[in-house]
Amino acid sequence: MLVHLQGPWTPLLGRLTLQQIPYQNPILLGTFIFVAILGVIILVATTRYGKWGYVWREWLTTVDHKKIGIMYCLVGLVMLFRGFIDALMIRTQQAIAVGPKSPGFLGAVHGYLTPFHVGQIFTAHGLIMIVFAATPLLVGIMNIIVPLQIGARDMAYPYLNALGLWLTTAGAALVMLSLFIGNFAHGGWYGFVPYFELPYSPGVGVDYWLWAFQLSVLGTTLGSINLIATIVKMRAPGMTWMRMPIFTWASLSANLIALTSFPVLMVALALLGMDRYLGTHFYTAGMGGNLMLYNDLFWVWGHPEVYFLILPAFGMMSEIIPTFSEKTLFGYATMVIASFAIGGVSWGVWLHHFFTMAAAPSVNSFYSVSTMLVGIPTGVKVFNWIFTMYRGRVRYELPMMWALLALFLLLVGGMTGMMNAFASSDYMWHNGVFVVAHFHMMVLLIAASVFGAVEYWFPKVFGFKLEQKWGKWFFWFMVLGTGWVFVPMFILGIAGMTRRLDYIPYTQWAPYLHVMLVGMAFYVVAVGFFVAHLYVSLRDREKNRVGADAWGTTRNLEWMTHSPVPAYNFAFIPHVNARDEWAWRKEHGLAELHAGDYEDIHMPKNTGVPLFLGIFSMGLAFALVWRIWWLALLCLALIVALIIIRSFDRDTDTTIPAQEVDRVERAARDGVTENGPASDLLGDPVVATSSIRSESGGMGGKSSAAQPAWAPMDR
Ligand SMILES: [Cu+2]
Repeated sequence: MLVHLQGPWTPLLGRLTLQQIPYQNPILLGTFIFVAILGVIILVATTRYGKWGYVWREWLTTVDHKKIGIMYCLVGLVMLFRGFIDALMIRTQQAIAVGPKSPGFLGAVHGYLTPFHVGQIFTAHGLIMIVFAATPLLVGIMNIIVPLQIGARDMAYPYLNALGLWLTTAGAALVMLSLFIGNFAHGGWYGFVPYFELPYSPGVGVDYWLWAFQLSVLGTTLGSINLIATIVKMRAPGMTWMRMPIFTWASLSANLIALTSFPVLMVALALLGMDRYLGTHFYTAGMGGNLMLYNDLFWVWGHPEVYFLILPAFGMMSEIIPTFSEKTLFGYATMVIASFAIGGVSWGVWLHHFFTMAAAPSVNSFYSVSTMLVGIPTGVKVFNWIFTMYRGRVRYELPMMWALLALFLLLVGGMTGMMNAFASSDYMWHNGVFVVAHFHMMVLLIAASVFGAVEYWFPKVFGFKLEQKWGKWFFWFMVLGTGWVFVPMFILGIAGMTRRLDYIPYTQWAPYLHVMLVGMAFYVVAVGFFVAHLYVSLRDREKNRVGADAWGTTRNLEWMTHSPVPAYNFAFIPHVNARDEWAWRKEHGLAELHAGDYEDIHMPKNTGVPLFLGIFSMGLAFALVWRIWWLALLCLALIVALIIIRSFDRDTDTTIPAQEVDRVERAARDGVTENGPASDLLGDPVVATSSIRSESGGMGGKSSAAQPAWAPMDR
């Protein structure tokens, strides 16, 4: 049944031997020492300051959607840094390894990286940036903001929420582990067959790729179920569909795409796993296997996945632009329709990823046209944003600057996307760096939206604004880096440069590659400014404390409760009267409301089960990579046992007593900023400094509190 492998194998350690530890590679050894020292510092500091209990209670076992969202963002940020380092290494290699006379270092003939190493870096960069950086960052922000925007106390399935986080984290950790034990896949992040089949890639790299990918797919699918259920079932009374905030709409459309497309990838990867482990022939060359089956399955996920990432980014822009134009969003209904139109069309375009497979002209024409159709709803959005700004009082604060950068990148990325959509022109530059430059415009648009969203919602989550000076330096150096790296890349793409080169034979291309390296230097400086931005913001946080409505011109429900948000989100569940409910209340003089008699609040209870399910899943994946069968069986047994034990646990809810709600609300109302800190960063999230109360008071009053905003649905 199991495929017989060449090479050593022992029952105890499977394929794992000492030779698999790359201690002879100076780059990896240096990285390992750096990571080890960092890890030791964190462990020692946590012990020294006696924070283990805090970390365990408040973070590792939490089911609070806000904290889970913050941890998603942290995972995304760490992996974004890792993916950036990969990009830096690729650009450095390509700037050195040009022409037959280019020097070689560290065992490489040209440049300082061997072809095998360059392949791994390309593969890791792609997988990490899409699956372990962009996805966690977007999912994290949706996790934090959506329940607040719809007036809920948590997600529909808080336990599932934590499980999604820890499965994604397990996948990310597995990718990182492949740095130090064994190696990673080197054939491209999408893992085309038959190259990723066992005969052509017999090492463990593909298996690392396979299981890390699969864990994140599982986590994202579970998360999408949760967000959809939350939006459909947990909206505050009065919030009809067409009163829903636009970011919530964007999240709903994105997660419908995720729910329908990620299972396809799960199957595609599972079939590849069966080929590699059980010797089946789904995708093999010969024996009845079909290579194109993999391409179809992968990109039937792959293209909708792009919109799973980009629709929330559009949603963020749609929140930021009205706030900083001091107007309501132009064309709300068309914005909603456009999101679903993009989501719908995204299902019928995947074949544009392999126009050159020699299909009939009619097939390529169909997919050319369907791809270009995406431009129509996207254009609707672009015009809506422009008309939102038109005659508005536009304030160029950091969130707005990022949103405008995203808009600009969307135009460049969208136009070059149209160029790729022509099958005829795609024949010319397919598999080239023109395509790479195009989709980097799109992912940088997502990155710009995420940075804008972080600037925008940070005060809501942490209770203080990020400083502006270093943040603007960070912004402008990101702009510089983007221009210097990707304009030459577009030119090289048209000149015929192909993707994933470890060595560039044409010396005429050297100037462009050197300009791109300068662009990377701008990016490095930008990272430095980003760190300064965070450091100064943390240091000066008392100066930058904000009330509930951090920007003064915000429009949606999340700005109605305290900053930072109490554990229960809203003391009373608001009754929604209008679209842009918070703006409506401010206009009607209802922002300042009176406290009522608080009631006990029903909340989900912390649990360590999702964390352990994540750990054992990682153990299972690691055991499968190295084919350590006893460990795989052990982890599987533990996972099953935990699921069974948890299913008998009826004690999954807790109650915040009314006195406690009263205490928190009083502190939030009276604890003004002049007398120093009313709350420490993340220390006591229920105490805040807002002067605006969060009750619905006269509007919905106590009657709305009778309807629980968090009801235990996961039993
Ligand atoms: Cu596509």
